Amino acid sequence: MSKTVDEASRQAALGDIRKALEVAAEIGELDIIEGADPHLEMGALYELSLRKPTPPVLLFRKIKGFPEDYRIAVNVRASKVFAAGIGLDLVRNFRKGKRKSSEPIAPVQVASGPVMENVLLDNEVNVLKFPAPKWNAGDGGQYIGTECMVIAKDPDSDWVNAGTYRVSVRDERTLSVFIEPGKHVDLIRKKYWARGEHCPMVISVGQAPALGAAAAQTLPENVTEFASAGGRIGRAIELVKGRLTGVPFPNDCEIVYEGFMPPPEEVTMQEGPFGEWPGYYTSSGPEPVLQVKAIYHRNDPIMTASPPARPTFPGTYFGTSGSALLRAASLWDDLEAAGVPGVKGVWKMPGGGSRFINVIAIEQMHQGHAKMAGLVALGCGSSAYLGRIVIIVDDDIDITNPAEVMWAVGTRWDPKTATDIIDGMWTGHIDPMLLPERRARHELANSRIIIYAVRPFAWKESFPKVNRVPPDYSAEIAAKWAGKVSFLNE
Ligand SMILES: Cc1cc2nc3c(=O)[nH]c(=O)nc-3n(C[C@H](O)[C@H](O)[C@H](O)COP(=O)(O)O)c2cc1C
Ligand SMILES: [Mn+2]
Repeated sequence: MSKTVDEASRQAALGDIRKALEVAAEIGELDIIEGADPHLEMGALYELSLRKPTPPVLLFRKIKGFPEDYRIAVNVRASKVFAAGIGLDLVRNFRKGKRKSSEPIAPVQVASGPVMENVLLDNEVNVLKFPAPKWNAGDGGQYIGTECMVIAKDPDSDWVNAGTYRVSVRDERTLSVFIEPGKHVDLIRKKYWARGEHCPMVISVGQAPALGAAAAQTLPENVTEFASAGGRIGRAIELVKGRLTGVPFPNDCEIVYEGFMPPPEEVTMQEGPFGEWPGYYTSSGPEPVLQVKAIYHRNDPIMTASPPARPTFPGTYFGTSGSALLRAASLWDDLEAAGVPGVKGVWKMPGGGSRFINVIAIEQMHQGHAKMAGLVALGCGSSAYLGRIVIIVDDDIDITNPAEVMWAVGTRWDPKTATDIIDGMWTGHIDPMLLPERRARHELANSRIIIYAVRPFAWKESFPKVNRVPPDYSAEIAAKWAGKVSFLNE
């Protein structure tokens, strides 16, 4: 039995990766694994850990071929350290307006910090010094960036963006970064390239859970993820500046690579394929690279990782790193911000990872209400990219139970009259349904369906009544017969 985590420890763990590992150990949710091979063995162990709905933190040390305390941690954000509550409470916990500290807190600049314990410049720069796993056999590289922050500063403003984009090792001084068109660092790098400059960039591959969460979340343009993460942990993130680029990064990051990314007309390298979270190998092609000029790292650094895995493993139901919960919370926030009334819950169906299948429960209040929710859920910032299905249900449906959702679809949905199909939506190269000719032209659009599985508003009062034992009566009878019939004891 694992012990529970009090809110103060959880908050401290959110702001500090080393504290997070301590808390995981205290509650019996830390597995220290020694001697694993970064070539496929670590990936296989990780996938095995996803058989549990809330997987333990795996901390790999003595990784074959590397110094014993150059460590890699997986499942940190997906673990019981951060699983506060069950069901929709898990989502509510990530909602902006529902948290104690939700206002962004601007980061502060400091002179130094643990990340500067080791500064490698010039001919000391060698990215191959650090363990770099090949997670799956079909991967076209060793991926060090899966729970990482790729950081760039807008040349025209103070906006510093941190996004999680996959990063792999090419050679001693080169990293590949895969950034889908339209993502924030893509917008920023293109501004430098348009001026004929190389884009200054830093990449952190180990950092506080709150930072990893903010970098994976789709925040609006011009919003600095460090401020959002600061708000989440209730204190300002402390930043230091890269010596060569001036790009800031948190002073307690574990390993940071600093360099410049030339435009693709100058340099590209073959990137991918990579076993992606939808469960396929899809995206691969020439991509711009980071030419690394400096490395900063803590003593005995910890790389954080969330390698993708098929969204059919229980450990991925909430999305690797809890990203499904984050995205459900953002979608709920977006629906309310857009003025959709009566939203009672937002959930991501197992099998769809954090993006493909959105389920929204509403208390229907007027004609067209379900349509309003469906269209916003399709087009708003948190869900526009890489979606497929939106299902709107009435609020008597337990949306955390896939059987209840499919019951609503099977019994309250008229395919002919209660469906919208919308074409030309934003998708990415990792969409396995991207038509081959569209993929070749980088035409990243897909179609979506909205399923209105709600009692038709016009006759909802006369809709057939549900056959169900009232929960109160059920509990009363269960108490009365407990101990007398064996099935009640299970
Ligand atoms: C583990 C993980 C890996 C990801 N890998 C990529 C990637 O390789 N490329 C990409 O464009 N987005 C990737 N994403 C999604 C982005 O992190 C997400 O869209 C985020 O909003 C990007 O930050 P931005 O909104 O500041 O651009 C990944 C997300 C996670 C959680
Ligand atoms: Mn951003």
